[in-house]
Amino acid sequence: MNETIFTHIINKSIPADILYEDDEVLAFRDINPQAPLHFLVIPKKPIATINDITPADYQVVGKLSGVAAEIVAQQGMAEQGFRTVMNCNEYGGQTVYHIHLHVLAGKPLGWPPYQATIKQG
Ligand code: DGP
Repeated sequence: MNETIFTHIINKSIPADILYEDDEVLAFRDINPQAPLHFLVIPKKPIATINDITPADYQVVGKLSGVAAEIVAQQGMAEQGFRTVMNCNEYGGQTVYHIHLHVLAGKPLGWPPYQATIKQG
């Protein structure tokens, strides 16, 4: 099994500020917020990266976006706009290998993303 820190958040063995939960999906505030509202939406199924998504996962992966939009709307930040991001592997900046949709809202967000320096080779 692909166990990560998010496994412990799902199991409630470590605490998190949970915004939404059902049988398939959990949403909780990011521990290192990059915007006034920054939370993560994850499937309870431990899928390591976007590369590991199979057709059987398409329903729950789509649900992550729907739950994200519902929470932003509840927080009154939908009309101004927001961003969702799912990082993948080293170049994408992924650090926790259980897929998660970042949701950032409450301030104007720059684009394109900053240039990170990653050691190659
Ligand atoms: P990424 O770099 O895309 O893999 O993002 C991982 C995010 O997970 C990062 O923004 C910080 C967040 N995170 C890591 N550990 C914890 C934790 O224990 N609790 C919470 N709430 N967030 C965490």
